[in-house]
Amino acid sequence: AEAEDGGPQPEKHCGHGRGGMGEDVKRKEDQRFITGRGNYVDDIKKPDMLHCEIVRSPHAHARIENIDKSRALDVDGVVAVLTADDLREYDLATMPTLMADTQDVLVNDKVKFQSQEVAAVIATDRYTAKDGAQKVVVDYDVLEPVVDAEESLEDDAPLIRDDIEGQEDNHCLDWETGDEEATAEVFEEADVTVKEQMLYQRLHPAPIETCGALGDYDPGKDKLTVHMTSQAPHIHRTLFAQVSGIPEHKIRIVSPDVGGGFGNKVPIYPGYVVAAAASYVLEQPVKWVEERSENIQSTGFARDYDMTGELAATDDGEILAVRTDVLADHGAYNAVAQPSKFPAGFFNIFTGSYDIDTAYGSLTAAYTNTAPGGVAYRCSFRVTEAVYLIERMVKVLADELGMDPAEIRRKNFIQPEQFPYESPTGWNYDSGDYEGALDKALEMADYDHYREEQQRRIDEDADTLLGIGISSFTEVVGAGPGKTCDIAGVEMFDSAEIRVHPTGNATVRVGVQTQGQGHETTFAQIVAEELGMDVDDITVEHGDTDTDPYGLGTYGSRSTPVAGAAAAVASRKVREKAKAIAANELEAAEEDITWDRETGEFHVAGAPDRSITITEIAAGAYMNHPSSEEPGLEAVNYYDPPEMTYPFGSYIVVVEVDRETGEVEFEKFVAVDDCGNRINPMIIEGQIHGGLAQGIGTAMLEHVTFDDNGNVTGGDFMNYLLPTSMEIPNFETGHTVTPSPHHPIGAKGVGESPTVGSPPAIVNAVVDAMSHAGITHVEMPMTPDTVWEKLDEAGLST
Ligand code: MCN
Ligand code: CUN
Repeated sequence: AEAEDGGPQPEKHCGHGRGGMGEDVKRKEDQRFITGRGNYVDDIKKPDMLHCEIVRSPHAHARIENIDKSRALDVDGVVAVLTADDLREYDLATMPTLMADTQDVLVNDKVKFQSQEVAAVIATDRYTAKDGAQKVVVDYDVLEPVVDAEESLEDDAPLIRDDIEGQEDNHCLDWETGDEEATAEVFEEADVTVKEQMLYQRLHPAPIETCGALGDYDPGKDKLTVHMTSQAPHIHRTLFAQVSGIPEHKIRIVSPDVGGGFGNKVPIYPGYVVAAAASYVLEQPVKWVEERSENIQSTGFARDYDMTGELAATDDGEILAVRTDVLADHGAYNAVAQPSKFPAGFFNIFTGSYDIDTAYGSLTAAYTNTAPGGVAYRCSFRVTEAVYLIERMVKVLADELGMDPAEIRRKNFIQPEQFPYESPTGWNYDSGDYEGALDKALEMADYDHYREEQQRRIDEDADTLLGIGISSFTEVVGAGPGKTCDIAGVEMFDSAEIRVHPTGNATVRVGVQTQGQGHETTFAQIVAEELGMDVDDITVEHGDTDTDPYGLGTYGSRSTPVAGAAAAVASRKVREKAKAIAANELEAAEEDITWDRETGEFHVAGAPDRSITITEIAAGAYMNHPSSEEPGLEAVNYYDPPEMTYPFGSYIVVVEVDRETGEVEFEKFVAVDDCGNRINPMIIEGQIHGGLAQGIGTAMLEHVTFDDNGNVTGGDFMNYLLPTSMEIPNFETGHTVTPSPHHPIGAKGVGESPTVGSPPAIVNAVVDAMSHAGITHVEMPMTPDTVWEKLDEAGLST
């Protein structure tokens, strides 16, 4: 870590053997995970616990004429059957989505997507609940569904949202950014323009653990505890309080171990509300845990952006303007999970890593008879789509001009000295060295060799073609600042609280919630670094709204940029107080006390032998505190970031395309990432590997599909294909370090970079194998038949 600490720093970090910044500390949480002692929602069992099963609609669009509960209630062990009518008594028949739409908790009148929640059966055990659910008789008046965004906007499309007053069609929202007129002018005068349409298909985040909740109302304390799979427990508590009318201090949300989130667990789902409400009404704990197909079919989907991209450039490859138009499928409700003021998420980052003066983007969103969403899947709020667009378009332009795709990138990159850089759509990039990352990736990938090999195969009419794809992406992560980013009005800050105990160890509580990212280790590392403690002496807690400071949760790779900053600032507050105690213990003036990052000790200036450790200071804080200070040693920080952070990277993918079968094999996969200063390189590498696997799933396999009747045809793992170890090549990872100038420890987020950055690299590689024959685009997922058709179209198939 020392060698590449890179650049001027607010404070310099290098790890001192205590498990601080830059050290490959093994994950603390893995002890319980690998010994089967994890504690997930479904592991929690309470006395007299009841189970909830949801009755779902087999139809995508249907009016409910009648629900007959009687046969279900006759089943031995069924305690209650709930419908919208029952919830209405408690004002819980509907709930707000994160985008302030109104979603039925249980269908009030009309089903709007297949598998929508119609009724809930509560029983003494899960199997009985399921038996009961099968005996609920629902009469449907089936209506014509529309599952395609383009068709849903046609005049004769059936109206989905007749519950919204004044709504006459399936139009959901419009959005635009940049300067339309100026962009049109540049396009008119440019030497060269290119245009391509591309679908970023509907995906599902597919965490291993599905969503679930255990509502546990305690009438004695008049307190509702909800254990639930939540990426954002605090904001979920606030929303629960607002919807139910239960005072917020009478609600406790506990998000225990979470088996993967990937954005799926950001929204509130009807099942959570039903389990909580049923527990409140029945005064017994009620558990609801989804099955796999329920998770795929009804929880928030990702992407579904049909995009048109255009670039205007000079003959020698200088990009002058970018224009894009998007048709977004939002499903049956506008339930997108992103900062409230950003209806298209951060899609306006579509100028990417390039210094493009002029840009314009427009978007139309439509309702369809499909599950609500537009949530997530390692996406940084639509940056995935934006990066795909610009990185694909740069390749299209390079081919049009006959330029090397590495060269055209180099020509257009924002240069290191241009930071802080303001993009034409108003985004403030904090720092970057794009060429540095690309150069490193090119070298690691042996780029020139593969270019030669590619030509050789073309010349020799070989059976397999070689393609080389590049993506030089820029991410934007770490929402806030609170003034521009909020969730349902709550500003997107985050928090950390540190309590150093009398015997010299500490408990750290953070407002974010890990789902597998290793926070129990990395947050401890930040505090260890900043306080000179040993990482083993620090315990990190999260996911309990009764004890943790308020935070906005983990998504959008915001934990490090925001809560990580809070942990550093809180540590420094503790360090300041520690100086006063050190002065008292060492009988010196406070101004004379200095802290040595290397040893982690406090010294009297000029007298290095007069030193004291944080452990001794902790004892002093409780056993001999100076009269100028309160006893104890703790601090809390609520951090509102001044700006977001902009991680980046260059990925290079080499593929072999079989001309006979259309099969694609990965020959080489290089990923160079820059997330500023690195807390735990090993955890970062794990994040990159996982995200690249998901990027491969995106590019090659995954797609939630529907038939014309609105049936989800990609609704289980037999049809929704995830990559396994068989489809994953050996990744070669590298990094550069360009610290964030405004972050207290110079760190940027990294969790989503690989999923954001890799799909265009993979598609570019497959296109590159055929571009000499005129192919400009291949749609994802690039299944063998999709690729073969392109080969055939180009006259390359054998
Ligand atoms: N890290 C680091 N140094 C940096 C940046 C990050 O050591 N400069 C470490 C962090 O300390 C943290 C991890 O890398 O342990 C990821 O940090 P960060 O980039 O801040 O992202 P978050 O912790 O906010 O995680 C969210 C991100 C998102 S949005 C999705 S989606 C995703 C992802 O993380 N979901 C995951 N990675 C996942 N990994 C697992 N195992 N499970 C998920 O559900
Ligand atoms: Cu975009 S998926 Mo993550 O933000 O939870």
